[in-house]
Amino acid sequence: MNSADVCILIPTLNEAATIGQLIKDFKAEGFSNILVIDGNSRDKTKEIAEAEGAKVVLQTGKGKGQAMIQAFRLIKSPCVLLIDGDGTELASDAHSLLEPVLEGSADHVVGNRLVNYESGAFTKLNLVGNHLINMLFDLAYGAQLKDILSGYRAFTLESIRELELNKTGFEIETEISVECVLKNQRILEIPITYLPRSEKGATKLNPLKDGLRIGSTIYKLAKVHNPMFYFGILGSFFILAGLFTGTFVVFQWFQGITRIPLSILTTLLIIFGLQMFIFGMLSDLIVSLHRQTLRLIKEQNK
Ligand SMILES: Nc1nc2c(ncn2[C@@H]2O[C@H](COP(=O)(O)OP(=O)(O)O)[C@@H](O)[C@H]2O)c(=O)[nH]1
Ligand SMILES: [Mg+2]
Repeated sequence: MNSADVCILIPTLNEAATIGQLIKDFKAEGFSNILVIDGNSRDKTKEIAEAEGAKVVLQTGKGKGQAMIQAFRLIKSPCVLLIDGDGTELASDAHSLLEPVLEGSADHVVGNRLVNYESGAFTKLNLVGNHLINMLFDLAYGAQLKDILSGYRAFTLESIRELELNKTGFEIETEISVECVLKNQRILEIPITYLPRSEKGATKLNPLKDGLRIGSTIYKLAKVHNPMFYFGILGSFFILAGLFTGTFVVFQWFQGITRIPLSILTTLLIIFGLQMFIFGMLSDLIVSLHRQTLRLIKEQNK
């Protein structure tokens, strides 16, 4: 494969300030197949993108995730380069992201923004949030990815179509990262430059609301990949609560006061917590058997 096999995919929502230059930059880098999937921008994003020679499709639903899923169904090129339309990432980094995919040594390449970012590119809150989310991801999936929320990626069309994607909002990058790990794809991370957003365009991401959604996506999706993590957290919560009420019961007992209802509650909390761990172990077993079966089916189909 070479650059002619690449479709540059840009999701946009009100990015008139930056979209024109971004498309020009990609043309200068030798790419001509550029698809803008627009969320019915109220500014001139669509007109500017078309004037610069990109194909513009309006998304039928809402959210960055919905736009991307819609675009993955439309694309025909065997290789896709996904980039934000806000001018925070550089077209000149495209080649280093694409190289491993084009030469066939990786299925999915993530542009790591957290090594080479310019001052002001991340707010303090975003930086802390990003590190926390990446840590949670490592813990839940045992995959040492450094920047799972990056919007600058290169992948084969085949590998992205293999993923089961349902998230419509900013949880889409998380879901893609999780699914790549679940499907055992060859993932690579390459450092990219990350610039501050232009003053003329505002971010659509709400750090608290979207951060919480992303965290809960990582947790909920772990149910089928690392059930021990999912049920273990639930179980620990109940056992800790049981230990808390239990300490109080014992403390009062030494003072000559017997608390029968609270003792029953303590027992129930601890038993329920331990049961969660047993659920986790059983689910772990089911998941590993299921993986073995899938591997066998894959091998036989080769
Ligand atoms: N089509 C579409 N694009 C969106 C939507 N929300 C955000 N985007 C685009 O997704 C990219 C990343 O969004 P941005 O607000 O920059 O998020 P941030 O980089 O995390 O601050 C930008 O190009 C946005 O224009 C949406 O609902 N629909
Ligand atoms: Mg951005």
